[in-house]
Amino acid sequence: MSKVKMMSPAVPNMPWQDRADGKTSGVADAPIWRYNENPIIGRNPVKGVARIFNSAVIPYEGAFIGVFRGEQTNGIPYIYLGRSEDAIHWDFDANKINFVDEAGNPFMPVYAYDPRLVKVEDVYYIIWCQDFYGAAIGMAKTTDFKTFTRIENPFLPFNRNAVLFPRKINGNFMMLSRPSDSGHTPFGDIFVSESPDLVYWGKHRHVMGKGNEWWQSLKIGGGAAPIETSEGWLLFYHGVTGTCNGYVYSIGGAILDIDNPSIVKYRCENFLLTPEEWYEERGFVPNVCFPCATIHDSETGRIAIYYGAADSYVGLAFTEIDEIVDYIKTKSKVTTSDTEIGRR
Ligand code: BMA
Repeated sequence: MSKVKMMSPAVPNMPWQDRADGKTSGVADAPIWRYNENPIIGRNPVKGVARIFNSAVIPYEGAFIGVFRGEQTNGIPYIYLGRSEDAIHWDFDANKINFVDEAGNPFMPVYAYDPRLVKVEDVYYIIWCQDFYGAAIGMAKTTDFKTFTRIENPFLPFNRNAVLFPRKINGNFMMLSRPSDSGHTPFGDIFVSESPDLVYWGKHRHVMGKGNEWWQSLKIGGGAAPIETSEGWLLFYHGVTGTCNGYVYSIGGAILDIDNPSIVKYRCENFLLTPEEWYEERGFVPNVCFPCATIHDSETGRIAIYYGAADSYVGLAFTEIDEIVDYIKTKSKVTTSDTEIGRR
């Protein structure tokens, strides 16, 4: 039994691989270790799809289901549904998800990428980045993974990297997002917004900005859906730095206040995982570790992190709640812009 509690269901069949003695995430020395058969999704996974990466998965009906960013061979990213018994080996639908509007008519986004998948009460929500007169956030809901109904776009362009909290807070839905520009955005902080009905969004608050540390000194963005724990909301996010050869995406960790997630309680000054393996360093866009989901088991405290690697693959890494929370707390460095309520 872990010391830190995760307020989520037990998932006894979640994917897991024990940590080899002393194994860490590599140079970061964080208590995270990669699955030794990574990447779990390789090139050309489906006819007409060159690469799958930056994707989200969730337990469903005793097995697992996921929404996957599929880079089609015409160059347009879209979302594909996949199913798995073990959350490691995936079967993908041959066709992209058919989205409909509230009246049931076809309503396809122009493109769709970096989907997150979050269950709130009995509904599954997909949140992704799409064209809405510029890059913006799109959303759809489903209860059966057969009908996917698009709901209102929550924010104006430009915005990317949105993810819902898995429960309402103080009666409202809460969503993290990262306002951006129309291109490759050389800036970016994480904000939180709330909504009573998933139509009207407001009470926007700043959560945290790019960090003082070099690996997150350019921009940051929300990653996996926050995990509710007895210490606060555990957030795995991405931090980006610029080099003379382009951006480098690493995975960072923070813990947000449980009742007011605009307040950062702890924020790890070290990255938790940074590109070191061939599938993270080499690909369509080199040097990218981009977390989009976790599967976690409240009984054992185990966490599996799903991340896109080099815009070409899906990687899997593991950690345990006590160790990761302890690491984040021990190495925590928060600034005033992290700890304030985020309203100016
Ligand atoms: C970001 C997003 C991600 C991508 C990353 C690295 O702006 O487009 O989908 O993984 O760039 O290319």
